[in-house]
Amino acid sequence: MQVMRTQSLIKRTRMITLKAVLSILPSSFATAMPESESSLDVLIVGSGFSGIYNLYQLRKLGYSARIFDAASKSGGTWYWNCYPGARVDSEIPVYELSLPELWKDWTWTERFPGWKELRKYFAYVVDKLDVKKYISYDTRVVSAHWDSVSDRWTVTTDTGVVVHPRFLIFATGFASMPYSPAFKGLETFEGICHHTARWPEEDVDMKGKRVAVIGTGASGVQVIQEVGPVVKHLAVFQRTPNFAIAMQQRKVTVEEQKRRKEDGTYPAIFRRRLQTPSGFWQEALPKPFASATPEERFLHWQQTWAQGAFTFLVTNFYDYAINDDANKEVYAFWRNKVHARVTDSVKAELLAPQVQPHPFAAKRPSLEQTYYEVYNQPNVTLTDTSKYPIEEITPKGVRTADGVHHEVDVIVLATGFNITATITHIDIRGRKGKSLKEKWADGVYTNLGMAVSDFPNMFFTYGPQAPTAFSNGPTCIEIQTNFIVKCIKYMIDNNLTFIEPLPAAEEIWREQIWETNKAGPWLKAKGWYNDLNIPGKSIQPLNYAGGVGKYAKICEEVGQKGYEGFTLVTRLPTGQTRIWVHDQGKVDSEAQAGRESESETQPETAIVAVGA
Ligand code: N01
Repeated sequence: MQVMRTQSLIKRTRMITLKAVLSILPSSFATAMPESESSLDVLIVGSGFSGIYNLYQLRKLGYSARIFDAASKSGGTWYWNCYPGARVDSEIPVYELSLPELWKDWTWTERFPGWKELRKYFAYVVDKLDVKKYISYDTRVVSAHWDSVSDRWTVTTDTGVVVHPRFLIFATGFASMPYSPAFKGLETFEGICHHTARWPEEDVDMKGKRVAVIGTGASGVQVIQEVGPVVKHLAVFQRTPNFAIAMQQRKVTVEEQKRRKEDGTYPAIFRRRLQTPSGFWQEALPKPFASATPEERFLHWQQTWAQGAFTFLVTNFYDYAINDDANKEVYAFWRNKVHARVTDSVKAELLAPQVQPHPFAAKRPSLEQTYYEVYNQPNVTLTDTSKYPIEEITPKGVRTADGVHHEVDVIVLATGFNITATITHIDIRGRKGKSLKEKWADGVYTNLGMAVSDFPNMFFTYGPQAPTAFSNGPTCIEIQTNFIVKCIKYMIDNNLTFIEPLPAAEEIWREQIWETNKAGPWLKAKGWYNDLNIPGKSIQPLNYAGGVGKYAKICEEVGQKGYEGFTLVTRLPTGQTRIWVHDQGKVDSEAQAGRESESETQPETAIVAVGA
C-alpha cells in the first residue's frame, strides 16, 4: 500500500516537476544582475529570536544583512505582547538562544520569565552580538516584489525606504497578526479597548475598574490571573474552557544557573532539545497507558503535575492523546484538580465541565499560576459564550445573548491571532506577480514550512507548516536558521541565482502535515492549530506534527542532498539561464537538468523528480 502511494507520488511529482521547470523561466533572460545602491545580500523582517539569530549568523559569514522591524525595540512577540501578566510558557534555559557567547553571561530571575525580563534579554542579546547597528526599528515592511530582471526583491517600507535584497527572510513568527472578532458595535465602545497583542507601552491602569476579558487562551488566562485581584469587577467571557495546567513558577538563583552552566547541563539541554519530539529535553513514557495500573498512572501524573511546565503532557504515556480511554482519564485527573480549587460549583463546572469538550492536547493548554483562584472572588463573573454569544458591544459594555448587559470600563480582547495573515498581510509578490495571499487562498503550500514555490530566495521562520506550535520558539528557530543560512551560503558559493521549492515538494510536504496531524488529536478541536479560529476558513493543520527531532533531521538531509525538493537557477554571464532541479544532491552533476535556454524541444529526460 505504502509502496503504491510512494510510486504514485513520484509519478505525480515528475509531471508537476516538468511543468514547474518550464514555468520557472522568465520571458526574457537578463544578462547580468544590476547592483543597486540600496542592494543587500539579505533583508530580514523582524527582530525577535529568529531575526536576530539569522542576522548574527549571516553577518558572521560576511554577508550584508539587515533587519527591518515595525517595533521600536527587539523582542518580537515580547515587544508586542506587553499585556499584564504576559509570560513565556517554556522554562529557561530551553527558552533562549544556545549561543555560548550569550548564555554564559546571562542570568534569569524566574523559571518562566515575564515580558519585562524577556525584553531585557533581547536588549542584552543585540548588544552582546553587536548587531543593533544593523537593525532599523520603527520600519514596517509593506511590500516585497520579486524583480525577474535583476533577480532581486524590491522591498518597500512605511518610512519610504526601498531596498533590493537578493534574499528575503520573514522572521515574523506565527503570532504577529492579532485577530479581533468583528463584534457588532465594537467601534462604539466609549471605554478603553485593546487587543492583548497590541497592548500600549504605557500600560492601562485597571485598578478599581470594571474589566471585561474576552477569550481564555494563553493570553486571556494570563491577563485574568494578573488583573483579577486588583480590578473592581471582572467579567470573563469564555467560549471554550482552557485545560490549563500548573506552571509551578519559582524564582531561580544565580548560583543554581551557574552550577547548571558549569556542570554541562546547559549545553546538554541545547543539544537535547533538537532530538525530542517536543523540543524540550523530556520525552513521553515509552509505554502505553493500558500497561499501567490506575495507581501507577495517578502517581505518575501527580508527580509530573508537581514538576510544572509542560512535563505533565510531554512525559505522559505516549498514547494518552490518541487513546480515548487514556484521554478521558487524563481529563478526569485534570478536572479534579480544577474542582478542588474553585469553590463555586457553577463556575467550576463551566471551567472544567463533566462532559469533556475536546480531547486533551487538541488545543494548547496554558500554564497557569492563580487562574482558578480568581474565580473564587465574588466580583468575578464567568459567561459561557458558547451558550450565550456576545451579541454586541455597546458604548458602555458587552451584551450577551442571555440579555445581560455587562457594564465595563475596559475591554481586553484576548482573541488570538490569524496565523497565515502574519505573512500574507504584507503585499508579497513572486515571479509570476501573484501575491502570497492569492497563492495561499485555497490553503498553505510550502516546502519544510520555510519556502514557497514562485517566491524565489524567500524564506520564513516559525510560521505555518513547521513544528512551530509543537515546539518552542528558540528550538524551532535555530533549526530553521541553520537551514536557511547554510542554503544562502551554498547559493552564493556556487554562483547560483535563486532557489525555490518545487510545487511537487510542497504537495508532498502538505501531505506530511496532514498525515502527522491525523496521527494526533489536533484536528478534533477548533482553534489556531488548524486555522479554524478564524471564521470562514476551512480546516487545515498549520503545524508539522512529526516531531522536532525528526524535522531537524529532514532539514539537515535536504541540505545534504543539495536541496532536494527545490529548483536552483543560475544566470550565466552569456545571458543564458541554467536550471537545476535537485535530486539526490548532485548539484553539479551532468545528469541534472542543466539547460542553456528555454526551449520546447528540451528533452523530458532533463527533468528529474524530487524524492517522495
Ligand atoms: O489566542 P488563542 P492566545 N467570541 O487563539 C476566544 C501563543 N502565546 O493569544 O477557544 C468569544 O489561544 C477563543 O475561544 P475558542 C501561545 O502559543 C503565548 O490566547 O476559539 N471568544 C479563545 O479562548 C498561545 O497558545 C503566550 O472557543 C472568542 C481566545 O479567544 C497562542 O499564542 C502569550 C471569539 C483566543 O485564544 C495563542 O494564544 C500569548 C469570539 N468571537 C500568546 N473569538 C505565552 O507564552 C475568539 N475567542 C504565554
